[in-house]
Amino acid sequence: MCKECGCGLGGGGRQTGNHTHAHHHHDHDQARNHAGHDHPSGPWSLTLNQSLMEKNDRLAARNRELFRAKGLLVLNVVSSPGSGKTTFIRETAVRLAKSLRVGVIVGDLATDNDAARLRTAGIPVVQITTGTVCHLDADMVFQAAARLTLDSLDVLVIENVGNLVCPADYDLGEQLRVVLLSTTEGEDKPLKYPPLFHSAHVAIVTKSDLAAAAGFDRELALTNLKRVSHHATRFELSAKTGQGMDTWLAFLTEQRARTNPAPAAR
Ligand SMILES: Nc1nc2c(ncn2[C@@H]2O[C@H](COP(=O)(O)OP(=O)(O)OP(=O)(O)O)[C@@H](O)[C@H]2O)c(=O)[nH]1
Ligand SMILES: [Zn+2]
Ligand SMILES: [Zn+2]
Repeated sequence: MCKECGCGLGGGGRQTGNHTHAHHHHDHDQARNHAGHDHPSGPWSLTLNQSLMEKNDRLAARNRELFRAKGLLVLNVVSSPGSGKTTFIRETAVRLAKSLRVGVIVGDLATDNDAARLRTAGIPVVQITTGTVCHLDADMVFQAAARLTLDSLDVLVIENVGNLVCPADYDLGEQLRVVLLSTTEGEDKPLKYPPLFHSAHVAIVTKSDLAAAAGFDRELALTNLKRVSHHATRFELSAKTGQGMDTWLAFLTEQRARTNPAPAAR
């Protein structure tokens, strides 16, 4: 995982009580220049980590205010690599297109493959290439949002970097944090990565079409999700076959109407 912040050491620091790893790279100015320095440790790193997290929380509050002023429903989609975030977001945006305009901010360590996949489906998309940083932060999202015409959007979906650890700590100013658990990655993921699953408002079992082939134990997965993501609204779907998508889209449409009953100007 991300060698700069040592997120493999603790992750979900604020929620697990493990504060000892330094997230010094989260200072945006330093994010792309790490070579040849020592990683701080001990009390100094604790203070630095806390102040960076406080800074992120302030910037997330600014994002939230911006999104509220624009009447946008904003989602932060998180999961392990390859769980199906891009496919799910593309299907969501395409299927909603007649009623709601969806824009996407997509974060990746390298390549703009995901952005290209979304763009070919006619979805307005902005790519953030994070380099070695294994999550998005509120400032990156603010900069990226400035490159979208927010007034023409109803829903903004942020695809986070594929990672079940670091994104837990970074509020991006979203209203809904959506965590995906695919049938091919193991039923125990919620137990292994509790901070991220616990922080989700929505938990979605994806790739349900592959459940039988993967020997997916549905009952166990749902039990684990109920244990860790007990606040979350749960869905089961396949972005590939479309099974279960309608229920999810109805929920999203209702959430958007609560945020702002008026459609965006086109
Ligand atoms: N069978 C099946 N395959 C799926 C489904 N959703 C995604 N996939 C496949 O799973 C693979 C990974 O999907 P992506 O959408 O790229 O996953 P991701 O989470 O965006 O991946 P990263 O951005 O790299 O973390 C691709 O081959 C998809 O076609 C699904 O519901 N069913
Ligand atoms: Zn990190
Ligand atoms: Zn993706």
